[in-house]
Amino acid sequence: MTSAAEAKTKLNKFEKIKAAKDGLAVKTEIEEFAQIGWEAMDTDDRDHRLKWLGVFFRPVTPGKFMLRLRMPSGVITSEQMRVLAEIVQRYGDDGNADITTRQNLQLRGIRLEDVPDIFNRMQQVGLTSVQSGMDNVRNITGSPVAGLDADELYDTRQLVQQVQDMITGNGEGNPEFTNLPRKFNIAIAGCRDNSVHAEINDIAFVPAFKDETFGFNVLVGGFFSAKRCDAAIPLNAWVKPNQVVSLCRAILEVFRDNGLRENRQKSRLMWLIDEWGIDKFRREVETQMGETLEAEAEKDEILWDKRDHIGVYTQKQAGFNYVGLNVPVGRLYANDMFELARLAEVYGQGELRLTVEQNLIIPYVSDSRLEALLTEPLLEKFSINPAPLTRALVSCTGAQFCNFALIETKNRALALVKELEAELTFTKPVRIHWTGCPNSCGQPQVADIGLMGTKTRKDGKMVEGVDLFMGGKVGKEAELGTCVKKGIACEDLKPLLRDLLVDKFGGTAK
Ligand code: SRM
Ligand code: SF4
Repeated sequence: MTSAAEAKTKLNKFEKIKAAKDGLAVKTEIEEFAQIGWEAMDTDDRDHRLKWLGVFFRPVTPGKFMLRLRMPSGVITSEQMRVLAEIVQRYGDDGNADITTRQNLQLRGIRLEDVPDIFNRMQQVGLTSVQSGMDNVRNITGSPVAGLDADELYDTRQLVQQVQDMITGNGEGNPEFTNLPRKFNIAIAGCRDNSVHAEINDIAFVPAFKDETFGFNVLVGGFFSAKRCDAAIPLNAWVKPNQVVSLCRAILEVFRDNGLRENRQKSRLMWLIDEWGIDKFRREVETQMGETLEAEAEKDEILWDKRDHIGVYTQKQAGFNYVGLNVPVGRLYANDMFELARLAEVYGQGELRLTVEQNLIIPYVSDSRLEALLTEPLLEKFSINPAPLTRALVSCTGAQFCNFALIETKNRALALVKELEAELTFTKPVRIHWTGCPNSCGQPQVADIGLMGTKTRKDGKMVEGVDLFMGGKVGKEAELGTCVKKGIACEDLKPLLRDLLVDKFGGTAK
């Protein structure tokens, strides 16, 4: 066998799929796919390459696709929200949308024959879903109150947008970055409370001053996977805002050209850093960037506990407030989306923000309009003052739509906290995160109580269960939680959680 052929056979299945045809190539074929229908499509195009356009075949609901958007910093206009509402409304009971743990939206029920039209309508309002799945850079997160928060150090919205534009070719798709060894996450924080979970991103920029000049310390390699989870480590670099795009480009190029592609379980950036050591990695990045990186600032400016942004807060703009609504487990229906667009226009300035806790913010509500907004019926469903467990509940998609799921998550998570809230009172929220399988999309490792779906044996039968994680800390001095108990049958979970909430989180019986 030639060494080229040998190298090829060593590539994992997904590398072979990408080598046979670039993921983004399906962009020019979408009209044809829409005409022939999903049943007639090549399965690699249907199941994998379509994800380069943000279109996900769902084996759980064949023919009803999921569409994952890109929403830099979680900012969405009311006009965009309305267009997305019209799209999901078309699918009746099949249609809905979820706010994701990356400050983003995913739409459900999408029929392939409608995708060309959907893309046209998205383009008209400046939305793109390009490169939002598979081996691409995912939605880039930033503070959800960037530009509003009186205490922010830097408004990162423009930077987040510039990084997205560089990676996605201004939303048209960029072949330079469509064949990374694996998925890639970037977060840019300009706030004091680490509202982006910097530590769980492949690259994170956290605010830090040097001689009173504002810049960012850079962390690299954070990730969760079924086999391994690691917090990001310092690159020992401090960059000014105008270096952020070029540093992201250099790191991505180094990862693209050197990242490990044989074993898909060992392809995330941290595995390359392990192999090289952080010093060599840093040198390679400098060479690629053509610049010497400054050493990191002694301390960063993440000094606060993490805020959840739910409730009413004054903005830095005098006379204006942002109003954070709790969207239980992030689930929205078409009517909610139309209403949200209307509220943002009537009471705000036609803009909404999404958070990594799967909630939503209406900014620019003037003092004089605030009281009227608070009497709107939608705020009964999406409360500004929810019960303490519902307030901090996060859940991944789970078995309803995700074929990796070992358990149902969103509905179960919500039902359980309602039952617990009926029995217990709390003085502060307890952050419970559910995730349907070890992929950890629901980030159980950042929660006070993390629940990861599994199968377990009870009375001789396999049943749905969870592994229990504890110790996740967010905000300043963030730390990942770890698994403390395995294989709890879901039907036995409530008494166990009840005891835990009473013993460790100040829950008291009503
Ligand atoms: Fe995720 C795969 C949903 C955030 C780690 N994730 C999937 C897929 C695409 C699997 C699939 O094809 O069915 C899920 C789609 C289900 C569906 O129909 O919705 C899925 N992930 C999600 C979302 C929607 C969970 C949510 O309910 O919010 C989040 C979408 C974010 C976005 O807008 O882009 C989501 N996924 C995450 C996060 C959290 C984060 O980024 O902060 C993680 C852990 C962090 C990380 O990636 O380092 C995460 N998802 C994974 C993994 C494990 C990655 C790995 O390196 O092994 C997979 C599996 C894979 O990629 O092979 C995965
Ligand atoms: Fe699906 Fe597992 Fe991710 Fe949940 S954690 S969305 S079940 S892949």
